[in-house]
Amino acid sequence: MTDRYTAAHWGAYRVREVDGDIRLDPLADDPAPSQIGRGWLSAARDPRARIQRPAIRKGWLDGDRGAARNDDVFVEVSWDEALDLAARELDRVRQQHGNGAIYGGSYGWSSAGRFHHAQSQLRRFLNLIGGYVAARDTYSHAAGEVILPHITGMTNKDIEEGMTSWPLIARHCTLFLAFGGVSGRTAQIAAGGTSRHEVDDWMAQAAANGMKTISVSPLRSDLADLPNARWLPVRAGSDTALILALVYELVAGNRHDQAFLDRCTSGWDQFRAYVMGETDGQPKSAQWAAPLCDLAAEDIRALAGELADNRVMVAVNWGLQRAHHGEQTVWAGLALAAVLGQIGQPGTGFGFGYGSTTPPGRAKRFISWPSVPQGRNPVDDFIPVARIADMLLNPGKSYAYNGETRQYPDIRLVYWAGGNPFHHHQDLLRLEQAWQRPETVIVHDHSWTATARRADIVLPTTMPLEREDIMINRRDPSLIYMAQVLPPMGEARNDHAIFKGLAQRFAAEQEFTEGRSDEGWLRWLWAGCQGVAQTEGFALPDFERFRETGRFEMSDQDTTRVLFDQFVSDPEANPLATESGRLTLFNDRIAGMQLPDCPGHPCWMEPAEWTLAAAPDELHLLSQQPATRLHSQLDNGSEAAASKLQGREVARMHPATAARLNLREGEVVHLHNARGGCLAGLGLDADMRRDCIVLPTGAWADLQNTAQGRICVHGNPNMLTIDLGASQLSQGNISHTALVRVSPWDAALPPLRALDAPGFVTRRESEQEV
Ligand SMILES: Nc1nc2c(c(=O)[nH]1)N[C@H]1C(S)=C(S)[C@@H](COP(=O)(O)OP(=O)(O)OC[C@H]3O[C@@H](n4cnc5c(=O)[nH]c(N)nc54)[C@H](O)[C@@H]3O)O[C@H]1N2
Ligand SMILES: Nc1nc2c(c(=O)[nH]1)N[C@H]1C(S)=C(S)[C@@H](COP(=O)(O)OP(=O)(O)OC[C@H]3O[C@@H](n4cnc5c(=O)[nH]c(N)nc54)[C@H](O)[C@@H]3O)O[C@H]1N2
Ligand SMILES: [Mo]
Repeated sequence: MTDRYTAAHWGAYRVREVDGDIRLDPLADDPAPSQIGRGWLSAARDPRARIQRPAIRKGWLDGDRGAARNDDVFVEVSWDEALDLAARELDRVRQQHGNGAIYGGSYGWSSAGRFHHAQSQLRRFLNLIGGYVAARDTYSHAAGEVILPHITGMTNKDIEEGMTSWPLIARHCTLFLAFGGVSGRTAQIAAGGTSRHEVDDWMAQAAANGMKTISVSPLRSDLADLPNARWLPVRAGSDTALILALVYELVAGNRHDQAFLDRCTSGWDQFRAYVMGETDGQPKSAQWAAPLCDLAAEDIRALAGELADNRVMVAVNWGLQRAHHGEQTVWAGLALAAVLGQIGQPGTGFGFGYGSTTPPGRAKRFISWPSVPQGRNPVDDFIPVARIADMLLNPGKSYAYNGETRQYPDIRLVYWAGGNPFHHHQDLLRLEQAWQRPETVIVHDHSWTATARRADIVLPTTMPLEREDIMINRRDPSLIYMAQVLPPMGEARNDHAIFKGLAQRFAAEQEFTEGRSDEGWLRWLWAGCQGVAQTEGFALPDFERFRETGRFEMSDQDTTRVLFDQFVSDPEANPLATESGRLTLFNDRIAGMQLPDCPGHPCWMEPAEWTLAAAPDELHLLSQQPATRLHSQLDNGSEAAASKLQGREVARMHPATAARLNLREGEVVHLHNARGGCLAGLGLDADMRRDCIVLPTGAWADLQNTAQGRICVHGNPNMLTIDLGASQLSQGNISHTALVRVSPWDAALPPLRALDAPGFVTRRESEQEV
């Protein structure tokens, strides 16, 4: 019997038949299989939430120009009719307004599998019909992505892949200073799939070797229970102040590494002058930072001393920079590591995103496998990804981005495949307003997400379990042939097949498919892999053999890396691609942009919202990644369902805070602020700051009109977050910067609607009302 496997961003699985049913067993050699995967099959087999047939929004058929887009019923149609309509609209918009009126940014994680990657397929298709307005950077780490090339000369991808390897940390690091913690919760994930989850193991091994870990976070749970671990419960949004104070105390105590600063950095004098208070009269001392961070000044001083006495890794997680002025935590963290002078040595220095997903720090050789070619986009316009609502609301308006002044395009058609903006974007009521603007919205998804229900043309796709694909992740040592495990739900088609049908209508089918069937493409990709392997010095089996065995394990791929090692070993011979060739602690280019919210050196600026400028009953909202899902994916599955309270996402607060606000564990509460509100079940957690509330992302937004206004009755935190750029440098999202109030919900509990399909009417019912 052949072995069958499949893969997702949360792990790889062996497929087994047990008593006539399918089971997905995590790989036997995965040390910590993900919790998320347990909800996969139930979500895939959920006929209520899965989209069964192509559907057209009734109001759009009636010519409402988007007015009812946020709350409408649908008419199910045949594939031919749906594809005809979609092709007609795409053609109309490009003829009347040009391809610059089509937004194809389509941000989102879609699913693992190299061929059936929704965004690759979408871009390949749109590029063939004249192009689209694209999106730049990510929701994950835009602030880091934009500032890192300025200050390190490396892209975020270079940093992520070059990060100092876990085995070196376990061997050489004596103090791991983790801003935002290092969490197995987020390390469940690797974009493109992972055969192993090893972050918790590495942290445990390092701790066993005597490494101390200090987790600087509002939540104790951001770090696993480890020996030698401590929790520094910093005020949310204040980390930059803490880091500056650590720099100050190191300099004041003459414990900074002047030789390293002279050799490997530029702009130290300007940055030092700011930290010591010479430029603005305010020394950034422990005394200064203590009230900002809500920590004791002597603890900050003691920490500075401890840093100077140890071999330190300064690690900043990604969440810290999804915040107002998020660039500063990254830059200040790098500066602190420079002041300690241990950058470029094994196991110490600076890291960005340890534990935020599985791969950073992985000690494997990374191999670039082939992918589906996307062609060239004839339109060169783009927006910073999180400016979507701004763009739709303000065509023609100018905005700043990374030193440029740009103008928003006038978008008439939005095409989304593989993402869920009504989960991922901040301030969803504002997005609802913006979403009424385009003339047409086309969405591919396999489930009736909040975004699919807000599309005019809804095209149902398969899930990975319903098609064949291959997992080839450049940072994973396993190659996996993903077998088809289930028949497609309803009339669902692969994204590729959908675009093939559209390409046909533009007389571009041959160009789109290059004459290949789905299997032809898998064979083509695999042949490319075989070529790559050959140049890397090993051989891959032929396609048939790979499909039969389901898994190929690369051996001898172990390697370790030290971030910045070559540069530090000889900065003159191996300069960085920055303006000075060194790490920039003052950056002339950034300073020259004269941005009020991103000056020329790491800098403390108060965030738009935080608890030091809050009313007594306001709490800081942390909308962390969910333990039971990948964002909104599998929210309809059993694992997410089991974690909810009365069907609602659980928000956690400190027991003393609940008592103070007269709230009880297990009841449904109402989180609200000026931007909107949502309901959530209340859970208690004594191991968190008293001025915070945690509500994970991803509950399928279920917006209903209630006596308290239009709220999400299911618990999506983006009803409450702020739709503002981190700064005018990066324009990254600031989802971790928000204050909320929490009240009991005394009214009747509105029934959930998000996990069921929307309403349908027949064609005749639709026409009668026209
Ligand atoms: N408040 C707050 N908001 C946040 C964050 C936060 O920390 N706090 N984090 C942000 C971050 S880091 C990110 S990355 C984003 C994530 O935001 P998204 O990536 O948009 O979230 P997902 O739920 O993964 O959305 C993927 C969508 O693709 C669909 N899909 C899966 N497979 C396929 C397929 O084969 N074909 C098609 N057509 N569709 C498919 C899924 O059903 C799902 O609707 O959220 C961001 N939003
Ligand atoms: N289970 C699961 N894992 C995931 C994902 C998922 O959806 N589910 N999504 C993946 C994706 S796309 C991404 S980008 C990564 C994101 O990875 P991260 O950004 O690392 O994850 P988050 O959960 O957003 O944030 C981690 C922690 O940062 C802390 N934090 C927030 N604000 C502050 C602050 O001001 N100061 C300090 N010190 N700490 C703060 C919060 O306590 C939070 O729990 O996660 C990935 N991993
Ligand atoms: Mo992300």
